[in-house]
Amino acid sequence: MDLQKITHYLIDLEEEKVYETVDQAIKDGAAGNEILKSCQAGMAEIGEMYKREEAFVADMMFAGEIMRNIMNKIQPLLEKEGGNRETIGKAIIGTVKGDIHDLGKDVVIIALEGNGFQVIDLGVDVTPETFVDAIRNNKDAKIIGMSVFLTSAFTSTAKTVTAIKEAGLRNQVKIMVGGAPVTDVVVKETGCDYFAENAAAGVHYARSIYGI
Ligand code: B12
Repeated sequence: MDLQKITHYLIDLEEEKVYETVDQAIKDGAAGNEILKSCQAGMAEIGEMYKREEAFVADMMFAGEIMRNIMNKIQPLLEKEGGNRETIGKAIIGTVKGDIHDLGKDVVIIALEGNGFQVIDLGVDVTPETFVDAIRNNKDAKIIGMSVFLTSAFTSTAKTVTAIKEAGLRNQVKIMVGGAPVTDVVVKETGCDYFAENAAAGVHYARSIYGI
């Protein structure tokens, strides 16, 4: 099956067609990760359309809902593709203060869990204090993941890293950050350790911290 159809139907917000195509792709044995990629391409394009003022916030919202439903459909595949059932480590993840984008974060969580990580999900709009408390309460968690999709929320990322430092916990954890506008430069400027372009990169980094 041509998975680009999923991208196109998502861009056109053709809800029923996109679900039918995803269902058929699953039946045909497509990999969850490939279906996910075709959705991510669609979401990125919807974001570009919003930037060009060809789409509204309501369109992004609707696309987000469709994407959430697709994620529910492919979650079992993604978990199977991770393939590791033994717990190998623990991570704490949240979307930083001021930002409510959660789809990227949730894909990362599915990928980490599928690869044997226990994940504490702090949700969205997470304050620096909440990150700090979670680290205090989960001393075995070596990985912190911050999701940030708004450039205006980069300061929250930096503030969270500072709060972790001030709490004397910075040496206990490695901090990875991801989200559409994030780059290596952002990592340096906010004091994080690693920029993960996608969930697979995040899993790879988390495994490396646990020596796997
Ligand atoms: C859907 C969407 C929304 C939805 C969110 C729904 C939801 N439940 O998440 C809604 C409608 C709520 C929304 C609101 C807004 N949005 Co919006 N949104 C998007 C859109 C189109 C898609 C985001 C998405 O879900 N992608 C799908 C997933 C799966 O994302 P992904 O990037 O592929 O995820 C991977 C990586 O990023 C990475 N990753 C992500 N997080 C993490 C974390 C870790 C730890 C790791 C390791 C990896 C990692 O791994 C993921 C999986 O592989 C983007 C466009 C874009 N290019 O991203 C704009 C976008 C992010 N939004 C934007 C804007 C401006 C807004 C609003 C300010 C609009 C407004 N005027 O109200 C508000 C802000 C609300 C807020 N306070 O947060 C801008 C941000 C511009 C900027 N640079 O600051 C974008 C880029 C659109 C654009 N091109 O202008 N949005």
